[in-house]
Amino acid sequence: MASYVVGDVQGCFDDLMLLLDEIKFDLYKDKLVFCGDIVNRGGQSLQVLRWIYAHQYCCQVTLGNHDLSLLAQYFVPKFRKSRNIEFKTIFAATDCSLLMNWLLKQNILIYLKTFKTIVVHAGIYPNWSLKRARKEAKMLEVILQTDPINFFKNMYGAKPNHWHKKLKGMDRARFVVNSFTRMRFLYKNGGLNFKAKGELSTFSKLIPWFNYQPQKHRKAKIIYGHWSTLGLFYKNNTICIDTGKVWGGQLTAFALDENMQASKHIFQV
Ligand SMILES: [Mn+2]
Repeated sequence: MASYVVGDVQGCFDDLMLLLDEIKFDLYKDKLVFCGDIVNRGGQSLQVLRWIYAHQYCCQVTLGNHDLSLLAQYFVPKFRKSRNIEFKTIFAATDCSLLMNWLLKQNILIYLKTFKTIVVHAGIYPNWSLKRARKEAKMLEVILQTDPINFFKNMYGAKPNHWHKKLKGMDRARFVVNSFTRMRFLYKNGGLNFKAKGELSTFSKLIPWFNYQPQKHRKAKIIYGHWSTLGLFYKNNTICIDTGKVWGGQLTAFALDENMQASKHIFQV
């Protein structure tokens, strides 16, 4: 039995199938954990959704900003953009409601205790302990499932970008969703910046979340996606596996096997 974390698929269905060949994926024994952004831009988002839905007994998904954007457009039709043909195809599919209601029930954070590993889409806010991160993720998952329309109507926006445990209601939910699914850089004062998205060296006044100090000590490794310009990137017990397939890069799977040599964890197509 083997478990793998898969980077941002973004609708690249053919490449996902090639990756499964590459890792010799065994449908009856192995497990996949997707680190978010399974849809958008690759052209085959509907196929990706259908495949993961059909194999949900061996798949787990954390939600990324593109997945949430798809859900927002499904639950709040006025957000739909006519130019996104890929999403339009999903909304026109006979199994759309089945797929969207399944996607809505996926995770914000997955903690794989056996492997001492956390899987999230963008990262974990530096000042949060693992316990705090799991609690905030759980609360957000509950909000998504109990009141999706109200949540998606109010999800968009970059404020508040400072954490305070007294934040309430949609302000708290927006900070939590943004930090788990959109975070890259922080300002020195701990506020989240959502504009910068390039390489690390480009922004001298901003600090990538995994370098921000003080960083709450966590024993678990964090595997994340979302930042394709980093590519495969190891830092401070965090690993980025968004290697930008949709931008002409590769699709990456990280094998969760503690007995493996470090160089053998990575599979790419
Ligand atoms: Mn993303």
